[in-house]
Amino acid sequence: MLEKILVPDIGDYADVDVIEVTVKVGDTIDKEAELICLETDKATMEIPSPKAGVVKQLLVKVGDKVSKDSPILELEVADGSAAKPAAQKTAAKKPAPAKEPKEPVKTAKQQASQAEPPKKSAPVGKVGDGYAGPGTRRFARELGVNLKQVPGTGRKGRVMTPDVKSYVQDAMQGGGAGMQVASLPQVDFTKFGACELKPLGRIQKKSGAFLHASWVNIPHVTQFDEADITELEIFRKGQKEIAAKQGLKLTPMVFLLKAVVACLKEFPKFNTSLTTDGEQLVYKKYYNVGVAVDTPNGLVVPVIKDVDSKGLFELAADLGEVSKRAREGKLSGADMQGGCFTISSLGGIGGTAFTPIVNAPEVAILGVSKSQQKPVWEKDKFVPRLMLPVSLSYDHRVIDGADAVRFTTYMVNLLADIRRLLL
Ligand code: CAO
Repeated sequence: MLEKILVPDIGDYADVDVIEVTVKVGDTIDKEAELICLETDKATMEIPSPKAGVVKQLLVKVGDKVSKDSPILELEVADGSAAKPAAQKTAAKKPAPAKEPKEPVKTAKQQASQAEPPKKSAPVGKVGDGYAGPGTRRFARELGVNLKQVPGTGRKGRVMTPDVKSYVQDAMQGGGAGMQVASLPQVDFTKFGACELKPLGRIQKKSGAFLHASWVNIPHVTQFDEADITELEIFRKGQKEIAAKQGLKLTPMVFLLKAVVACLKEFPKFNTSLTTDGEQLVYKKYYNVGVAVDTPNGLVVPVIKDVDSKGLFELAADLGEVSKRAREGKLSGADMQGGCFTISSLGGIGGTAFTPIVNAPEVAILGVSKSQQKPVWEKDKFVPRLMLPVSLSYDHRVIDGADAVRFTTYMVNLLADIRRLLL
């Protein structure tokens, strides 16, 4: 029997927009199947079918305005029982709003800047379909949101207006959803000449993803300076032989480890990590320094622990040992954890300066380039001095430019006269 399905009691709403008609003529539907979706300025409501059957005629279309008892469609009901007259249907089950925002939907800008915390519950919809009603699509368009990136919580994973709102709030709070970076175009290089395809190594793939995340998440600034290491080199060369007799290599890096710890003690903000909510700084009371090591398989960063409590020879031993194990691919996960700050020295190879990427969640990294004899003006003449270029990259959310230049200035002064390390 044909039964006219009407809009049930939808509370105080009248003349509500039909934003979606989910069924079509000929569809066989179950009881409770969604028929249409309504959207007011406060809520989106899915209207379910009170009965199972076959849709014979649609009586609404997208854009119509409906109220309680407006006809939706004619259904050939499966059990043959006729519908009650419209006037008696007022007791029909009131549909639960699909998701009702606490406040009326405001302008796009107000939506985006609302200070409500993001909803952390796992979205049940699947990301990728971008299936949404016209109202939601319009809302997403206003905000520049790609619906295919929004997890939908509506029936069959449909993206609802509140989902877009949560997505935007999450992105505004640094949840990462908004940090989708456009992918680069795929190029067929064989059009231009012979090529060979080689897969990236395991370490390179892992460190690549990590470096990209650090680069994208941290606002980087790099401060450059030069340290006069003329005296340091005289001292180092004097100690080199003694160290060699103990099987140790006393390189400038060992002195840098000590100098970095002295700087971290003087400027504790450099020995911190920002909490993921960006609200607090974790001040570390230990001094573990990571050292970037170039290996045949890629870049690894073993951590030298408790640098503050070790002497130069002990540090030389540790550095020799971890860099050997790094090159042999024998580092464990624990060897690379617990760092506070990182040093990346390319000075043994060359270069005048570079901009290292902060090793998150650390907040700063020191890059070291090749020392060179340079003419330095002293009183009334140029004198040759051995100058070591340093490049300090830092997380500008945590460290100000003034802090950074104080750090590098303190460091170059220490390196210029390493007796200060004893103070
Ligand atoms: N200026 C001039 N010479 C330098 C120097 C500098 N800044 N730093 C080191 N040297 C010299 C050393 O004194 C040594 O010479 P001697 O044998 O005559 O003393 C020579 O260069 C080689 O040093 P080294 O590289 O073996 O030792 P190190 O302690 O300086 O560095 C390590 C150890 C593990 C950091 C280094 O071997 C390494 O792997 N560096 C690469 C790090 C890297 O790839 N960083 C990039 C990260 S971003 O992609």
